[in-house]
Amino acid sequence: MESALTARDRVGVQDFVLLENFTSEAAFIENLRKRFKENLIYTYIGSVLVSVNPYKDLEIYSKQHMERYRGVSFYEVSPHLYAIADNSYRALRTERKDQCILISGESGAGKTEATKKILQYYAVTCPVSDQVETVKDRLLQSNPVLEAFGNAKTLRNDNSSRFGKYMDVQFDYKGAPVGGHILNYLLEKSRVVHQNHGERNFHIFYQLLEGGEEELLRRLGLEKNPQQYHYLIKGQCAKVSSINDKNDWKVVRKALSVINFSDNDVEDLLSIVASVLHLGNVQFAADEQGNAQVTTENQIKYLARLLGAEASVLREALINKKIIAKGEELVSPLNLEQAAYARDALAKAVYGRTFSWLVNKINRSLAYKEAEYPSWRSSTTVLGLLDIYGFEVFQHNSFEQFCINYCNEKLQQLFIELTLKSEQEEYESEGIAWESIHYFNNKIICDLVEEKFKGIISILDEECLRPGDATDMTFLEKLEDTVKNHPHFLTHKLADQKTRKSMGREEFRLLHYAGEVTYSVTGFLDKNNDLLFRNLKEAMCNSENPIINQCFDRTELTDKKRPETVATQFKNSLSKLMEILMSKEPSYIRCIKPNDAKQSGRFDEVLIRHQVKYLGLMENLRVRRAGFAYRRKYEVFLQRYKSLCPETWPTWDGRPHDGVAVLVKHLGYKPEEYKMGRTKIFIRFPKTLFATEDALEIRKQSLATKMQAAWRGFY
Ligand code: AOV
Ligand code: MG
Repeated sequence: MESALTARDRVGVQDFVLLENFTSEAAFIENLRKRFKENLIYTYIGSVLVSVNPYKDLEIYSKQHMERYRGVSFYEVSPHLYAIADNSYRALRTERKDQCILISGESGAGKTEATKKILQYYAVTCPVSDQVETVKDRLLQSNPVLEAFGNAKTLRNDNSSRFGKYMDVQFDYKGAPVGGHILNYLLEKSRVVHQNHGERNFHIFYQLLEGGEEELLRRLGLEKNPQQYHYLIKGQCAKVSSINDKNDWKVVRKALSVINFSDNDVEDLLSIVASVLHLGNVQFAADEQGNAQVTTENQIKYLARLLGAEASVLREALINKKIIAKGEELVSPLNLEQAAYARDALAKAVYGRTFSWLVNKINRSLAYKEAEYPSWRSSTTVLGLLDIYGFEVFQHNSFEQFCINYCNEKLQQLFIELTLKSEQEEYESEGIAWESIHYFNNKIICDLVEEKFKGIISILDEECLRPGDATDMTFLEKLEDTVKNHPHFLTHKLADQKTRKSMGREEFRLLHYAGEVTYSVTGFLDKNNDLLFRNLKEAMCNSENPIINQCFDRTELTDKKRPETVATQFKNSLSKLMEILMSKEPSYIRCIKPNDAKQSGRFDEVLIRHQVKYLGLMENLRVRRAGFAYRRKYEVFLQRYKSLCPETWPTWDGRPHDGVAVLVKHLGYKPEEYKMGRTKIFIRFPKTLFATEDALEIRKQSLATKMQAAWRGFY
């Protein structure tokens, strides 16, 4: 048999804290590599889970595996997502404090898969009651639906999330999931009308064409072949070997009924999906005056039917622009380019708003029906799961990547705030000696993007609101003027000779925490403004498709106030998200992508080292290693373990601090095993705590036996 020592040689250590040479990056990577080779994709840094995407199905997610982690202490089983999930759940139950699990990593690193697996874990291991079974199903089934509408194949990931998602799962007093709520963040709408080479539109389009029954497609006026649709052929890759659209369609159809979609709802929803495809096929030709005329009457006919609108109104709305000036309506014809722009804007608006509608509808079906329960049961706790789009860099990066990467900066900032900084600060405030550890704080980049008046978003908004000659290029110039000395910002003009060669004149470069990204400003103003011409809005407000009707509100037509720009809305929603997350007790999963080829068994060391660096894993480890494995407030600690010492049991009248001092002395803690802070006890090694937990278990059992004996005597 293999000795423990040689086993460790082969498979590495399961917590980086146990690495002999814990400051060495090479040792860190080597440990990851050993484990990856043995299909051990999970490793801890203390309580943070590091996960490497295996790009193949591993036999580690069965029901038996789940059972193994249920209610078991963190360090007693091998590292797993389930351990994190279970730990958060138990903290939620015992301390009744809201939890959140933050999953980060670049595009394709495994965030969405991790989120789904955690949800499955809760669905299988949490207690149930009759009503609750349906909630579990709905929580699980919301996923395929949202993925169909919000995920797409990109060059980085065949199932890339193109929206951010934060999902709260609500638990009742028994620990059963009873409800849920989803917050969605900025969907990448531009994908509806354009895809880069090698990428696809959102999955739902292909699923519908591949899987939809003949009768359904006939009603929607669709042909099976995606090549027929302009919006589906931009990326030239309608078929993807890893994706089975036909099967996925079946899954989505079933899921829709689980989350309370009636046949009518489904028909209305699919009518919208189809109408987007028809819209993409609307073509124009110029008349003698150069004004756009619709040449594809058939498409307008379908659109009118699917959206429940007048064909003539739609046709006119697509080729004219209506503005209200001084109370008077002015209608002016559009040229070819403007008409194509208006058409695409409509497609994006319709799809984007339908997506938000979908999330709302799902939320209604997940909502905790409190009235069904007696009031004494109503206090619930929540556990949040955050799954956003990961950091991404392409050959060509635009406004969308700018938003996505900014979002990742914010999440990294939160990680730093909550782990590294708070850990150091806690030591200081508790009066425990602490050796300062240097780490890169990305706040400087967050500020560069979001600061009032001089941040990139502020300057972009300023240009968007400026009447007259504002263009993408004037935005870039203003940006250059305002932030030119920032160490994380560069443009063609500001760069030195050598760097300049790698940049276009219409680009700016940000040095993100996760690496350099060069953004082209082309389209920034448009995308940030996200305008839809008034007559198209009007046409949608009059739509008889109930979903469209709910998505376009009449008040928009009369509201004088300019709506917030896309970037500012996004900034505000992220800032709210950070508040939500800060109010909860966080756990972290840091996902790593092993190679760029989406292949199993390939450990690309350069790529992995880069991720280890920017995720701040080495700093994380150093902080952790310098620290203590466990800490608790004196009151909490005393309450839990007081029965183990005759002097503190059943009550301790003095200060909790002194009670704990007496207690740990009685338990035989050695001085090097713990420290007493101002409000908390710090325990250095997990094993010390395990021994105390074991003692508690034995004590409970012996008490139970005594009680039983006493009852027997009584009768
Ligand atoms: P992401 O969510 O982090 O990227 P995904 O979770 O979609 O990445 O993972 C990408 C792909 O990697 C999946 O479709 C699976 O094929 C594979 N994969 C990930 N995790 C596992 C796992 N634990 N076991 C097996 N295969 C896995 V993005 O959404 O692009 O940022 O925006
Ligand atoms: Mg994802």
